Amino acid sequence: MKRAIITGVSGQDGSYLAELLLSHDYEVHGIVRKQHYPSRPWFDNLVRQAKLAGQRLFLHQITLHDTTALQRLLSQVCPHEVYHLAGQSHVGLSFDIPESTCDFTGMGTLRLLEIVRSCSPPPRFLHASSSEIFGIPAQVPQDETTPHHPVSPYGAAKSLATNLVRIYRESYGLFACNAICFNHESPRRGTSFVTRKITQAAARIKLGLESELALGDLDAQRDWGYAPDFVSGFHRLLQHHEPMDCIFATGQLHRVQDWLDIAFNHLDLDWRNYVVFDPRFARKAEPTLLVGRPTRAQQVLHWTPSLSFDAMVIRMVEHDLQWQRMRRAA
Ligand code: GDR
Repeated sequence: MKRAIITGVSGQDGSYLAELLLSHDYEVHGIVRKQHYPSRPWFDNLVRQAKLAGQRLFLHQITLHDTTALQRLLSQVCPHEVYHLAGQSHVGLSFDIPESTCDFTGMGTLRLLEIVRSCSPPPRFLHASSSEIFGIPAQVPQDETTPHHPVSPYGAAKSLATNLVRIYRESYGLFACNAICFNHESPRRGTSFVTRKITQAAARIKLGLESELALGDLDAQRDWGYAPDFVSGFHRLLQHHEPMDCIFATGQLHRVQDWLDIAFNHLDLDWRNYVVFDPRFARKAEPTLLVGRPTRAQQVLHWTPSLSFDAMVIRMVEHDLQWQRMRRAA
């Protein structure tokens, strides 16, 4: 039986990845900051399911600063694979807390790489990197060779972590890979990200629970994919016969306004009646034309996105509508 460690297992990607690995008969060890997340019902579900499927999911409450506790966990579990997904993931927030963002995301990855390097044998290692490393990119679309040009503390921290993973692969021969992820969404997305903020607000407005949605730049563009597809790419990347970095993206650009159009139209609403501009949600610097070329993922890993953009937005709206109805009835 394969054993895997996931940092950030309680988040969107971590929980989907845990489910995927459990379905492949892995023993999964998840690192969490807290044991209980009342606002994340899927996480309780996961724990319940794992118990039903035999005790193959273990949660460990460790912060990524605690090197000795991490070291002890890795030497006890002897994992075959480590998926490093934890981090401060809000780009806008990284302007307010640059130091902890860089420490957690940059230095946290370095500490983990050092521990992995000291294992015998070292496990395969995946770091969830980000399209934010490209910031204002020299080429459109971006691929694995595009130079880094981050425009936020978050992007700079991810760039450091991404380079460290490559350096540890090239210098120490570690099986260490960067999954360079463009935006990816799902019903489990945090509600401070623009996509889920929109789908949740559309559902609440439809049910008469809210009447206004405050947003920043509606013209901002991103390459938005579906999170469960991305975690299946993570797993494929670590099963490949040689370590490499790999872009995960759809290759299509959409605007924030497209989310509004599809989400509100689906509920027979006109978003123009509800959306207001709030400068607090506008970024100090916006990346431009972040869109990925996922050729390597498609050709080498045979990875393809399973859900269209419109279908993903509608899936999230439907989830939020059902969830808000349940909460109202409770
Ligand atoms: P992003 O995602 O910064 O791309 O990072 P986010 O959803 O926060 O923003 C996407 C775009 O929408 C614009 N925007 C708003 N954003 C937020 N959060 N709230 C608003 O009200 C709002 N209005 C407009 C933003 O300016 C931006 O242009 C995500 C995270 O998951 C990162 O961790 C990850 O690395 C990248 O995607 C790839």
